[in-house]
Amino acid sequence: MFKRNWKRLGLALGLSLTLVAAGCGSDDNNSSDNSTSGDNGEVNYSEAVDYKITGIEAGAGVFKASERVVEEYGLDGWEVQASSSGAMATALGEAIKNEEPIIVTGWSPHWKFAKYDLKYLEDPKGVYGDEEIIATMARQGLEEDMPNAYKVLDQFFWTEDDMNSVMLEITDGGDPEEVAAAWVEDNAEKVAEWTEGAEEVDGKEIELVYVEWDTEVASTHVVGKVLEDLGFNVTVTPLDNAVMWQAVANGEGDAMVAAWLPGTHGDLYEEYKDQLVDLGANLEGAKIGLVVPSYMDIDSIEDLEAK
Ligand code: PBE
Repeated sequence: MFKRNWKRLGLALGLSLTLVAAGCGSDDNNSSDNSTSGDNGEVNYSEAVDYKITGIEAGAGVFKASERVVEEYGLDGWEVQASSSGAMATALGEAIKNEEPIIVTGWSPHWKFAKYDLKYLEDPKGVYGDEEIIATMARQGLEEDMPNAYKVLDQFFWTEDDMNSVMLEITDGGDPEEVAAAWVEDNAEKVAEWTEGAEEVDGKEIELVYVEWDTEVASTHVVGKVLEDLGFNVTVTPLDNAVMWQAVANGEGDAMVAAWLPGTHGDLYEEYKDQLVDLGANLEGAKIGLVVPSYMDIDSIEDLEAK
């Protein structure tokens, strides 16, 4: 059984609410001098979605990148709405049920691509960047203090398919700890590669910090379970994105497996990289961008119009 750090969760929620409030006011200062009607008999998707991108937490990289997209593509009058990844997924599911248009801030791996027929909008200006890796970051001194945990964190590496299978089961109602435990049991060979050379310990405390995105819930619980099986006393602490980076940088948290690079968390990496130990990729081929249901007859962010 992991310990979950509720006090910090409260703090994180408080902070996200502040960020949400800050994000909400940012849409009403752009003029709409170059607006176009775009009415040539086809659906005007910009109008149909009411010039709104359904976003997630305002501290997420994909949220901040989407605000840059609005600016760089001249989408005056558009708003990236802050909410949570859970609320975004619910809104997406509802829209698909009613075959309505919707544009969400999306990322992969994510179970939504297994559940629904979706596509990324092309990003010819490259605002979202290319392929991303998800990397592991440890606090300074972890290698000396907990060499066995450090070794596992350093060797942790899995595929998009691995992560997807854990995510899907959690989405379908599975308890993250139980789903992670079952995956670890079923994938003993892979897990043995991560624990190679690591010795068992006797109840040493270790704290993993993460953000409650579906991807990070999956990876953090899997790594937590592997460390627990080695004898560690594991605490997993959900935080806001910026707070997660800060916690590992100042040594309050021991490690995280949730660093999306080079683009998504590039600003936070630049800010904290000198205070962190970068253990490299734990997954390759990740991506962020604007995602729409495939039934929307639109391919590129350039097809969107200012208000
Ligand atoms: N995400 C999932 C995060 C990284 C992990 C894409 C929502 C973000 O945008 O910061």
